[in-house]
Amino acid sequence: MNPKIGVIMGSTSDWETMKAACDVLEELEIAYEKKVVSAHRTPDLMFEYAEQAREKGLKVIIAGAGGAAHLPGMVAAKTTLPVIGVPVQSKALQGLDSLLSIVQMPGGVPVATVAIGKAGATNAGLLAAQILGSFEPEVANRLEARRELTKQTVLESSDQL
Ligand code: RP5
Repeated sequence: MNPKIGVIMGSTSDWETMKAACDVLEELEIAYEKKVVSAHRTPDLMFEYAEQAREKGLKVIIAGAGGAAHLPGMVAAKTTLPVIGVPVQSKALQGLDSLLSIVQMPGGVPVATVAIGKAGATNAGLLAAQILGSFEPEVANRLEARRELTKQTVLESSDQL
């Protein structure tokens, strides 16, 4: 199956975080691809990836980066596909630098920014699935089933107090 979601990250060191997005996509049986694409180490590859994303069938791009995290914004500048930015937790500033670099896009080029770290990566996977689910009913059904499972787990855990 051709990938519908592109998961990119600035470095292999981001994988520990970005794996959470991929885990969600696998759980929801959504075809995706993953790749290291760096805004400052491989800028030409970044532009090529963003320029070709739509024609190769991607519907959403999830981009994770840490520190001076230009990747999501630069990719968003080169495509009109929805881009979800994941701020990876940095060592020096615990990811506040990543968050502000990604979320503070000037008006005109949006990046949907999620929380710092693994929770954000999980939500990026879910948000990408929800975007897909707005025109693919089977994905929407799997999302509904996941929500139901979460609800049941919480209700059962409450009974065990
Ligand atoms: C960013 O620099 C990456 O997204 C990563 O979060 C950060 C550090 O990269 P490494 O030095 O660990 O490769 O480009």
